[in-house]
Amino acid sequence: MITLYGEGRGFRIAWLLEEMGLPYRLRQVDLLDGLEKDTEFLAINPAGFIPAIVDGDAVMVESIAIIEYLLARYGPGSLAPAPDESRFPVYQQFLHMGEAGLAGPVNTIIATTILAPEKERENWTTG
Ligand SMILES: N[C@@H](CCC(=O)N[C@@H](CS)C(=O)NCC(=O)O)C(=O)O
Repeated sequence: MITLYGEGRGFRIAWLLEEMGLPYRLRQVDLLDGLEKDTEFLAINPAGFIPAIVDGDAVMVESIAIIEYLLARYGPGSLAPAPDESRFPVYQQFLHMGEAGLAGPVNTIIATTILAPEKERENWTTG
């Protein structure tokens, strides 16, 4: 059975697993409290970010790569177009746009304007 580590971005993996009807176990990872003591998770992903999955011998991180893996290995059913379909290029584009194109700048804005200490919020990265 597939084990999914973490929520957060892991939500997109749980959603896909549900849509595909694949059995899985959700293993919570608390990023804010005690991650350094979570040796089971750190053995899966020493970098300490979520989500991660274990599926037999396969251990993976990076949510979009995990999505592509699950669709390729167990699907895709109706959830992804075939490479020879005309809508495949736009599907690939938007599948990757969130993490590859948007997440970096958006994370910078969130970290700088919300998470940073008050006096560090006038940061040139978001100015
Ligand atoms: N590109 C990665 C990003 C993973 C990521 O940044 N996850 C966040 C939670 S949603 C995290 O684990 N942050 C804590 C950290 O990086 O230490 C993916 O899509 O899986």
